[in-house]
Amino acid sequence: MKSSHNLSGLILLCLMGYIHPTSAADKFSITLPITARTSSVESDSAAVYYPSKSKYSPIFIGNDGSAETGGFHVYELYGKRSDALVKELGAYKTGRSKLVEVVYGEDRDFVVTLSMSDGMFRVFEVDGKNGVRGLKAEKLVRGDFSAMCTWKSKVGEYVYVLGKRWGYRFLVREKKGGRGVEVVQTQEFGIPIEPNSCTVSPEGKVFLAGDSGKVFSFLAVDETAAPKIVEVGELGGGDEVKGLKIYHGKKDTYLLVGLEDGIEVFDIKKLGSSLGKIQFDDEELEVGDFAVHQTSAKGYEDGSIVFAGEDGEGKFFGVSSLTPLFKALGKGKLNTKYDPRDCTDNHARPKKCANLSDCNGYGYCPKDSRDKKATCDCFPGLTGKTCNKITCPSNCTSPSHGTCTGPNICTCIPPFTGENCATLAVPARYETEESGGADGDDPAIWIHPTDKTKSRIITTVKSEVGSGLGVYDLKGKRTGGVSGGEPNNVDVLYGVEFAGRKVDLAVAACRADDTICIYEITPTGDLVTIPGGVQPLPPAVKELEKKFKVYGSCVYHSPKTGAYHIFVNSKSSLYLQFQLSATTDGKLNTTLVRHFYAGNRGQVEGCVVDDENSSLFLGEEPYGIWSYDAEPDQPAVGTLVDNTVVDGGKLHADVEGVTLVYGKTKKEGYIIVSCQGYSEYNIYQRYPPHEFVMSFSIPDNKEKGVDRVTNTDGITAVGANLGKEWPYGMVVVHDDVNEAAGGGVRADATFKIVGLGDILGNKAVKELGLLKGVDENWDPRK
Ligand SMILES: *[C@@H]1O[C@H](CO)[C@@H](O)[C@H](O)[C@H]1NC(C)=O
Ligand SMILES: *[C@@H]1O[C@H](CO)[C@@H](O)[C@H](O)[C@H]1NC(C)=O
Ligand SMILES: *[C@@H]1O[C@H](CO)[C@@H](O)[C@H](O)[C@H]1NC(C)=O
Ligand SMILES: CC(=O)N[C@H]1CO[C@H](CO)[C@@H](O)[C@@H]1O
Repeated sequence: MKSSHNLSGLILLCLMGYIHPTSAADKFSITLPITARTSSVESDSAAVYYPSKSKYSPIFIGNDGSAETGGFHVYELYGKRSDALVKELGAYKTGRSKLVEVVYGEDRDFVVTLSMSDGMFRVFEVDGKNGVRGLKAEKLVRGDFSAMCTWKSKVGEYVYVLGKRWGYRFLVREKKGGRGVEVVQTQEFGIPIEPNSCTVSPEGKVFLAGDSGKVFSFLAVDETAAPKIVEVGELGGGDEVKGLKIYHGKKDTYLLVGLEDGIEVFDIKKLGSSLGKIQFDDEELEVGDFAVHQTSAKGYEDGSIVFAGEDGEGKFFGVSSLTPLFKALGKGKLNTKYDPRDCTDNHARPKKCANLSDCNGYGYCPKDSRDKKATCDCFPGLTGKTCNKITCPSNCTSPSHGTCTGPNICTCIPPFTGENCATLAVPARYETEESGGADGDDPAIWIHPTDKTKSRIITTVKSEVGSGLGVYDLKGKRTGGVSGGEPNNVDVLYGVEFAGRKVDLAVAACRADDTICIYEITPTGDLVTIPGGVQPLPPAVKELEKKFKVYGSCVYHSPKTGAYHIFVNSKSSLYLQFQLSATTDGKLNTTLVRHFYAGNRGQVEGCVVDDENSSLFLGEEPYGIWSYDAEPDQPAVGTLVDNTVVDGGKLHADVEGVTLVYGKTKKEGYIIVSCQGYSEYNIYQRYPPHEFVMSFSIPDNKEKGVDRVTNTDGITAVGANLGKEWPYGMVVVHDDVNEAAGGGVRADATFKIVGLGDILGNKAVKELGLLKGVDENWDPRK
């Protein structure tokens, strides 16, 4: 029994931490002074540019995530004095963006960015003498992306663009014959997370991490097959990883893992335990993504770190010297000779394969091209032995909807549009007047009891500035509203018995004070406060989830019990179901009647209830749409309605707003879902098994000067006849970027108003007979 005794002793020692390679005491903990900071900017990520000649100063490029000034800014990395404020050299309004990176090309260097507003990946030239100038290439990238990193392989300069469980790899390169720059997709693949950041080691290992604190990695191999992604470890210690970067030491490589309160430093060969932590001398600071500059400069002899930060004064970029880090790590670890133009590539394919026409530049050469059976490994959208033939998804639904004119590039015949010309483009008829805030979300339509043309659109503004509910007529003219609360989603309950009368209510979850916020809708469509209109969450909720914060919401009027319900969820996917009642002293009151975690526990927000069928439909942003029985005494068992494309469905992340149009019978009607990254909407049959009907998007209406919908979020629809102009009701959607007629972007958001008849009754889809499925006499009070 001796050995077993020894073993248990060993286990005990392990548990007590005696034989850990490094104990907490060995770790360094340093605080970097912030030596310079920019003025206020919506910062998320930064990239540093090393000019090719040392006589030029390094610059840094920081994103700008704001709606109005969005794009990126270019700054001098080091001022004349080391403590000087960072000097801005230029601003590029390419649209709200989280992502910027630098690509070192063979002869020229580039700054790349991805706009969330129009989904365009843009390439600008950069050099030490002139800084950033000249747009060189653009490529439309559909999807929702949150991390970008670059790597120099022998084949070319790769840019990884990663987002909601999906990733792309592009080559940024000179076109043949010196005809400018092109962006070529070389790989697309699913990823297990939605990363906040990624970085690539000198050996070509891509690291990515996000919310959960877990870090994943895969190899940047020259092939088109999806990479094998493995979990490296929970380097964030359970906290969200905000940034990942590499420090290229002389011999060692360091992985820097950015958390909200600082940066953990790991030796890449020993990821089991961090060497120490970097913090900044600003106690309020929350660090976002960051970049490292390794070469020496006056006042920054050991290089510097540039970070996106937020403190009491708002968001900005800050710069700190790395000298304290190398005091802790040892001067010997310092590498101020690092040059990002150097490349060490262990996974290279032969660059040329003459027998296969070098794959025409659109594929990877096989290891041995002399083998008679050898064929090229073609980039997405190309095929054939030598990658000389283009292909497109569904062949662009050819010939009626479009033709394939490039690798995965469809040229569509209007009104069709989208990736494979299967999406119907239907312009909005109107937009609401500006809301007074930059961020709207999920709207609702209130139907007037007697004159449906006097129905109202109720919108939400969730940004701190201008927050509240706006009320508009059916042409988008503002008629009223209430301010405050930062509501995300608004819905309408009709005919609630209250203090001896029947009232209509506008119901939302207000994030400003973490309450359910309720207003009465007067018979003329004005919003007024109502006793009990602010419902704090009961203490029981904090017992379910300590950090519960209200997010999405929707309402349900039970046909079985007549009860009125409100569903409220947190980002964690915990749904709370409340029953609404009135107290004897004339106040609204809510009782928690059920709670459950929805879907796969990914982030959820939009929901809608089919009252007639007692079905709750909710969107899990990265996964799809689920339905649940809405009755509180029923088990909460989710049924998947559709998945995102990553999982074989027809949706695209983020799955955001969900709305419903009733039919004349239970077997008719539609569910409409908004897909944020694609700015498209999917229509499904309301009746199970919820067959996919079609998708649509909302382009510019040049005639009326109503701009297109981009980065769409919340949505609402009714099928009821709302007067001559709206015989089949309308769809109202959130629009992220309110593009001004003369170019540029307006600071305040608007909502777009589309005729449901223009979509379902469109000439181009007439043969589907979709209008039959709408009940234009639908009356929510019946
Ligand atoms: C092409 O293939 C043939 C044999 O199939 C081989 O003899 C020749 O060397 C190859 N040429 C090149 C340039 O690889
Ligand atoms: C794709 O459509 C074109 C016409 O637009 C047609 O010529 C071609 O044969 C089609 N390709 C396939 C693979 O069906
Ligand atoms: C409001 O509802 C809660 C939860 O059901 C209940 O405990 C409370 O007594 C109600 N308030 C009044 C005044 O009826
Ligand atoms: C809760 C409920 O009534 N669900 C029904 C919705 O409609 C389908 C199809 O008729 C039924 O199978 C469900 O039971």
